[in-house]
Amino acid sequence: MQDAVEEKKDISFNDFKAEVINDYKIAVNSRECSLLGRREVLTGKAKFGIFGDGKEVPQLAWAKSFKNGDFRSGYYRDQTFMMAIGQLSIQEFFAGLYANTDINQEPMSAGRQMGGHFMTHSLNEDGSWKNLTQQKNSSADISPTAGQMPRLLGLAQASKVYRAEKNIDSSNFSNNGNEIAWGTIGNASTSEGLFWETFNAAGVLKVPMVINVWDDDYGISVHARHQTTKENISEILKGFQREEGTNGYEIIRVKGWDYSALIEAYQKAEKIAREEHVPVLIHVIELTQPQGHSTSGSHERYKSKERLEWEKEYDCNIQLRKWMIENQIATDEELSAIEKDIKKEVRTGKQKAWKAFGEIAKKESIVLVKLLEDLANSSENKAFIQPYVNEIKQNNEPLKSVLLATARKALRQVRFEQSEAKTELINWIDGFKKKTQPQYSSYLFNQTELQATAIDEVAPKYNEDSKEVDARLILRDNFDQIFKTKPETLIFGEDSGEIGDVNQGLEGMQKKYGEIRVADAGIREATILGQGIGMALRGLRPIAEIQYLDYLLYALQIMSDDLATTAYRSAGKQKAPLIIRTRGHRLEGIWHSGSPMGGILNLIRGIHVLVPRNMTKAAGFYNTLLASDEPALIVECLNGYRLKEKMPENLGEFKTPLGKIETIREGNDISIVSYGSTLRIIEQAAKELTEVGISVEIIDVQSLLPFDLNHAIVESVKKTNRLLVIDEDVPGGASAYILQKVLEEQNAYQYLDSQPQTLTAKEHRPAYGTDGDYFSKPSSEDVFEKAYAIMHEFKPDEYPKLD
Ligand SMILES: Cc1ncc(C[n+]2csc(CCOP(=O)(O)OP(=O)(O)O)c2C)c(N)n1
Ligand SMILES: [Mg+2]
Repeated sequence: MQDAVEEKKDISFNDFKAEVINDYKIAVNSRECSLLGRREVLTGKAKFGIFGDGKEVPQLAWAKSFKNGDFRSGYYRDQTFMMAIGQLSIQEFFAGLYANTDINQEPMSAGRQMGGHFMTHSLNEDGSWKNLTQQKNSSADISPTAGQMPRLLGLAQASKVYRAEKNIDSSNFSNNGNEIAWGTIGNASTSEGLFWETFNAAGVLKVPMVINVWDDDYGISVHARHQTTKENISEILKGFQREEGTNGYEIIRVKGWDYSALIEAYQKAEKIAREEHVPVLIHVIELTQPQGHSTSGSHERYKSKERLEWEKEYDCNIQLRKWMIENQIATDEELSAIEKDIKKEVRTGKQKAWKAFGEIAKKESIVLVKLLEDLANSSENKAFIQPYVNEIKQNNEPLKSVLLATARKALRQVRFEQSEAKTELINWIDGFKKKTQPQYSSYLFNQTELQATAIDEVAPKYNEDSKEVDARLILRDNFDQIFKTKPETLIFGEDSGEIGDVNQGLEGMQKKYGEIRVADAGIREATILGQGIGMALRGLRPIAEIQYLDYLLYALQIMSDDLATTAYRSAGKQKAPLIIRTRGHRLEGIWHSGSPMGGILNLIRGIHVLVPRNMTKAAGFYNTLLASDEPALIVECLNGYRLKEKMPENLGEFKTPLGKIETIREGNDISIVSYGSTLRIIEQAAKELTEVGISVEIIDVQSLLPFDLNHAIVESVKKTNRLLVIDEDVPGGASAYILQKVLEEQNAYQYLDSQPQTLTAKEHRPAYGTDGDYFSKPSSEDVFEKAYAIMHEFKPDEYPKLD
């Protein structure tokens, strides 16, 4: 009996030993990758390196508490963690550094992101969800410091939603909301507003979120004394500590080189977050940067000799090694042998990655050399082409860009010739572009059958009894239908909950569907967006409401950096089909009537931008988007909620198509293209223009991104031969975007008999009051006169000058 107990003890000590040794191996492996990685950059094989050296040991402890179904939202220091959860091999690490575009070789972004930006795959090849509860998950990293925080909030909130809402099919996403969302952030990046906004919001929402702060006292060269009050983030966050009867955080501080203390800290954090849904801060202090911040500089320039010496001694890997020897887990010799083996392994992995990276271009270069030789031999300009042949021949490790650039330059040399060799080269260039360009440009959207543009239009249905109602009621009743039939949908925003939004489009919905699904949010637009992104990444269908279009700017950075790039930066392996609801255009004053559509359009390629002119169209867009899986922004007309519209009978079903214009008035003399609230003013002007004999065709764009996929606008221009684009944005804003699309993509210039023109708001923000509006935004008189002037230029006798 005694023997059995002893034996069990031995086994458990042996298990423990084996686990620690395995951890040490991962730590050494990761470090070796960092060291060699830096060398690859310095010798020019890779362009930039940012590594996780000095942060290895806490990540080993964290990985032990990270369970299947959990999510990470972190930053570029987390390579050891990714290795510890089995999601990053040596070869993959180097494939990322070199930018291998094969997702199977470089699963972190297919070469789109610089190394150090991690992710796991949430989607199968066909775009369907994997079972996220059976794998360890990481949302795809972004580079802007603290940009990972808003999404972290949503990833954590998803657990809360799944725990509370039993009607949702959670089988791929959650096991009773037991999943933790783990964040990582550097000490200096906690200076960002996004960190504070997220921190507060998670305390309010009571979500299972654990934030790790990796504290190495620096943010590149800038010391903590310039970053953080008291130079200590957990000290100044003490007010967030939960107390008897309050919400709040559990706050833990632990040294980053103390292996056993770290394990204990993570176990504690895990239990609290997982079971109680209480957020936790783990402030991991006394970390180091053995190689400095990145490959772009050396830390000897800004760290004191004492600091550098301290960093050497307290290097977490060195401390772990020392602790293992002291506790008889391994001997010095055993560890040295491990280190030697790993060095070799890392070198081999690196070589394999380099070979794989170069293979495709190498194969192509053989083909190209042959084609160029044939071209040279058949050309009068052989002397000019031969250097290109030699250039490629002598390049043992050619890049794809070098091959293509050389081929294109060689082609110029035979511009006056015709030959078979020339045709072959042209074919090669076309073929190479066709297969290579998508490696860099695909997946701006998800490219599945659930693409929003693939969803067919369904017209609203009316009967004899259909009533004219306040337009907000159409939205409300349509939302009612959505919430009733789609349990995974939820909406949140400032005043969206109890009062049912500032314009009553959600009136009564919270009472009906509960506070989780129809929720008020704090005044914090960036994290409202983040809630949406995180929840969408975990299979929910959130609608994030930003109260007014003018305040979208607070969320725009996260829309641009995170949501708009989700599909692209993950090469289609993640999706966040978030709908952003807002209201804008004309109302009152500088910050309640902006229409900065050009700025928005330019910043969020990767998100659809929809500008319905009324609430029926808007409701139809919600229905379309919920049948698809892509992110979108819907801008409702702020001055349209009380206008009358007919209530459709097929609520929840009628669908407004994306990328399709609507001609809302037919005419022969001039095509006016616009969208949103401005259309009502144009309609008024069009009536007045008819009175003087000018027939206006009015086109509602409806969908700015995607834009008129059928090229219908040019058909109108073919008829009228005149084009006027009108909106409420600044000059050169969205109107310039529309002109580019119509003139350049649709080639409308060929059919124009008059100069294409734009009419926009003034360059300044719109002033307050009725007169402020009149003198800031286009009025129906402006529209009349602009269209009239175009006709005057065309037929001065028929349309004499007005003044
Ligand atoms: C919004 C933004 N500003 C600046 C940068 C450039 N930058 C990259 S890392 C970094 C310092 C981050 O320091 P810290 O958060 O302490 O993380 P560490 O690198 O020390 O782990 C800065 C300023 C950035 N990536 N994003
Ligand atoms: Mg730092």
